[in-house]
Amino acid sequence: MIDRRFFPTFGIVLAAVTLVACQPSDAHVVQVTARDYAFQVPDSIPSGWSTFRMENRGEEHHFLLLNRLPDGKTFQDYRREVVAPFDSVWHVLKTGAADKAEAGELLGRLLPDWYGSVRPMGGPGLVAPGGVAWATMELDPGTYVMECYVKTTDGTFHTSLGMQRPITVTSESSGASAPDADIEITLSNFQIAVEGEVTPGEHTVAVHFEEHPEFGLGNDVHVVRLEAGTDLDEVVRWMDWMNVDGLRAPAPAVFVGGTQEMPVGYTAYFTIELLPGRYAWISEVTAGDGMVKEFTVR
Ligand SMILES: [Cu+2]
Repeated sequence: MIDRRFFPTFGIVLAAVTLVACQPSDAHVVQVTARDYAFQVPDSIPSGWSTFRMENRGEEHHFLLLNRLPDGKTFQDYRREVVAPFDSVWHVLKTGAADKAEAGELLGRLLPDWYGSVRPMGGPGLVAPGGVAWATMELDPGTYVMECYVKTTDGTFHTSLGMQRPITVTSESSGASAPDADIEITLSNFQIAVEGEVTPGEHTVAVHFEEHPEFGLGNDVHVVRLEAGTDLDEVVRWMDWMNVDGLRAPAPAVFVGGTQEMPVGYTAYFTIELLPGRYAWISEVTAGDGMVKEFTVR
């Protein structure tokens, strides 16, 4: 079974969104620097609530997906048994040797059974060069892999170039609590339901994962700024890594953060700064299934 995540993204520049997120006073902030193509981050962090503050100092868009490995599996197992199948499948898609359905079947055959037990545990969403993305999740102890599978201009996954590394979540607790949110989003198949007012300024968004598709990637949510010339349909197509130009640099618009998938029943938080203008909430692979919602900040 193909459960969740595959790969990649790209870049363009816009105004740097540097925020001082309204985190609780006891927040445990994990500083992450994303470059082309590596994450600079501590090797281990405490369990419980952690807020990832990811600064993009690269020239392409990046995100950070945290995957929890099943007990007994290592980062080396993941690189050897999971990354290789994705690279193979991407190759057949890129060369036109298979369509998306065939590629999905092939991926299902190539991935190890234990891949079905890898759990996506959130992380900062797509963010443009110069931007900062914030995401807060509650994490259990374990071995995790962080990765960004945006693609370079020549179509190589950032994961293949070094944007993939292990991180240990220890049994020591961060002692932090969940942030307060002023916007609530519920993700289901296939709808982004939003409650709260999108006014100019800083907002913390709670994202409730209510439902995921049975196959493929789950539902997540990113925030994209729409300029006068932005074609939202092009952005939707770009969100699917299985499309030849999907997640490939340069991005067709400027992303300002969001959160990666978590299992059903979990809540992730992210903080963004909104300026007057047009935006959209948008999912990665399920954008084309209706997971996109435009909004205007006045
Ligand atoms: Cu990246």
